[in-house]
Amino acid sequence: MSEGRGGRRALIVVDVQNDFCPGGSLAVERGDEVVAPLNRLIEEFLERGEPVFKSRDWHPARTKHFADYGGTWPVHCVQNTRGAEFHPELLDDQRIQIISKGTGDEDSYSAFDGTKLADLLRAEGVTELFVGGLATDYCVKNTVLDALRAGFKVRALTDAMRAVNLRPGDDARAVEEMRRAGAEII
Ligand code: VGL
Ligand code: ZN
Repeated sequence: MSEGRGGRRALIVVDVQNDFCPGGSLAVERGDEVVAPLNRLIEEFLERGEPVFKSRDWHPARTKHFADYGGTWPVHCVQNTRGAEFHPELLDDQRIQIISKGTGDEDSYSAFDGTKLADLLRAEGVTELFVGGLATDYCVKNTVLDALRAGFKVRALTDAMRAVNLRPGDDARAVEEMRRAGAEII
């Protein structure tokens, strides 16, 4: 099926977890502001019977992803901890499918990296993705770029994402990179 034609749409909610929200160990400034717009979208997609996926950063306690073991980041989103749980106000529903990523030593920023997401989407006849969540400059960006490479049409939801901004302007650069790669920025 060619992209965007006749296929179904899916919503991908990237890593809206406690550790990426204010008070978390890798807090994204105003990260919790993505919850309200994403909840509205989750409801709309579910009402129409369209697939909704939530990805989660799901790290072992020891991984080269963490600064303590040679990586970049403070310890965050360790499997089965409070910090790895989804934000408490993010809508929960049995129809939502959860994609766990980052379970090894790789950085695995993309929700497609080492997961079955692409297969699951294709199996459901999905050709078009709406993507938002945390963080714009890491997991959202890499998920969007991988989705485009995999042939999906992508709409990046700028009101429903926030950035880490290790360097000032990383958010704008990430959005520009997604746009250049073919995402529609909405
Ligand atoms: C993320 C940094 C480290 C993200 C995950 O979800 O954007 N960022 N691990
Ligand atoms: Zn991580």
